[in-house]
This record gives sequence, C-alpha cells and structure tokens, in this order.
Amino acid sequence: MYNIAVLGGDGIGPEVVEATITILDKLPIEFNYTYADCGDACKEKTGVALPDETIEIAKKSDAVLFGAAGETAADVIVRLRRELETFVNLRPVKSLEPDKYGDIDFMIVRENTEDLYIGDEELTPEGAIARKKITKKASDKICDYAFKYAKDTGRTQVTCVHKANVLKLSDGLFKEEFYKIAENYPDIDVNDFYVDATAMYLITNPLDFQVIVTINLYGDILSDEGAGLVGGLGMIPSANIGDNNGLFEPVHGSAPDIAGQGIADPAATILSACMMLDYLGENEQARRVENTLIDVIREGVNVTPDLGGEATTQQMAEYIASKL
Ligand code: GGG
Repeated sequence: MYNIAVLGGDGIGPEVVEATITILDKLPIEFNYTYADCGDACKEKTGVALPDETIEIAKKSDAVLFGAAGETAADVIVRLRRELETFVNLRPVKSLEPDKYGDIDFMIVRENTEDLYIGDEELTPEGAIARKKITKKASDKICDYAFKYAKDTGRTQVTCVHKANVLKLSDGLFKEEFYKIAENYPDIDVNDFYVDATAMYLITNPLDFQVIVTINLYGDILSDEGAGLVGGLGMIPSANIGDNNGLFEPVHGSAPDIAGQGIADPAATILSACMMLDYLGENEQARRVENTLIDVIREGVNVTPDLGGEATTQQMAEYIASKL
C-alpha cells in the first residue's frame, strides 16, 4: 500500500487530480490518499498558503500528487520543492501524436532549489532587487543527475542551457561545473547554448535535443515552450525528485480562465501519475496507464476540447479507466 499526499491546489488543479485518481483507483494497487490544503483559497481562509500540517503530510507520504499553483506559487509549490529537498524537476517533452507534432522527445532536467526562485527579493528606493543563487554543490548534483539519466535511458547527448555571456559569475559557474561533471561521462556528447538561442532552436531544430540540463528559471520557461511543440500545456507532466521524496505535478498552472468548467485536459496530470508509478517501482502499471491514455488521445473522441473532443475532464478519465 502506498500513502499518497494529494494537494489539488488552485484553479483546475483539484479537477485534474480527481480525474487522475479515478484512473489510479482502477489499478491493482492499494493507495491511501491523504488530502491536504494549500494555495490561494487556503491563504484567504487561514492566512497561510502552505500550512505546516500540509508540509508534514507531504514529507511523511510515499509520494505527493500535486495539481496546480496560482498566485501563491512561490509560497506553495516552489517552497514545497525546497522543503522536500526535491533537487531535480524532470519535465519530459514528448510528442504523443508524432503524426501531428513530429517525433519530438527530449527531457528537461531543471535544477529545482536555487536560482532566482529562492525568492530573495527586496524593494529599494529605485524599484526592486532579486538575488540569484547558484552553488557548485547544487550545480554538480543536477548535472550529474542529467548525465546519469542520459546514460540510464540510452540517450547520447546532454545540452547545458545558460546565459553565461551576461551572467558571467552565476551562469558561468553552472556552465563550468557542467563541463567538469561531463568528464566523468566520456561516452555522452555534450554541448551548450545560451537560453535565448535555445528558445529559438527548440522551434527550429527540436529533434536536435535529447537531454537539456538547466537552472530553475530557464527550465520553467523552456518547458512551457516545449509544451507548445507537442500539443500544449495539457500534455507535459513533471516529477520533482529528491533523495527522500517525490512530488508529481502537471507542468501547467491553475488556468483560472477555465477553472470550474470541467474542461481542463487531465493528460498532463495522468502522465505525472505515471511518473509517480515509475518512482514507486510500479513500472508495468505506469506503462499500462500511459499506453491507454495515448490510445485515447489518438482516437480523439472521448477527450477534452483542446484535444478535439467534447468530453469533460472527468468523462475523459472515466473512459480511460474503463479501457484499463
Ligand atoms: N503544476 C505546476 C504549477 O502549478 N505551475 C504554476 C507555477 O507558477 N509554477 C512555478 C514553477 O513551476 O516553478
């Protein structure tokens, strides 16, 4: 039995998480769900966006299934990743419909604890200042993870993304550590690009990428761009992984414009649950759910409007569950 902390969060978060649980409940695995509060509404109600109790529940669980963060993202998901010490954020950009989007398949390995996302900001008489933190230790750890990931998954190339020509000390350090770690992996090809150039290459040459390793902010931005290459934000899952904890969430946010309408695409959260199943060692069930989801998307009938159908979030999940 697995203890799963369920944090729906804001906007469409609870909707896509509930749909995903409909599917998990069809598997021959026992899950014990503990629901915990967080997010904008929680802050309005209690004065805190991420209560201590929620952090405790998340820490004690075997895995966390998270929905979406809204305006309180910095105090909820960004803080939670730090609290759980999930130093890596894996964001796979994979086309589930190669006929439509081509054979795009690369992994963004995002450093998850540092950079501008430490939230060290202050107001000054002129405006505001934000500090950016890049350490050797975290850079080495994430670069090593990216190389190991490449080796373990049969990939042959890792690309470092930075802006070291402008941010010479911080991004410069990240790039330098990347090349040091690369020496331990002589069988993997390496290259590096500036983040602005990468933003273009992802559009012009997406098939050139296998594994991208980058710092927190660039990973956040490039993964949304990646989503645009393969059908939109409804398609990209993610896994936050540390030495003791795993938190799984769609890359998309709370989408307040469609919240409460029952039309949010649950695919990214279902795929995140597949990453959770892999993390728990339930690889066979992960592939079962993933392949069924892919079949349903390719059928294109019992799917949400963004995928060309007329189904609600819950109807799409129930259809997938019925095919398992
Ligand atoms: N489920 C992802 C999510 O809630 N995204 C909203 C957001 O702003 N996230 C910041 C981040 O992923 O670092």
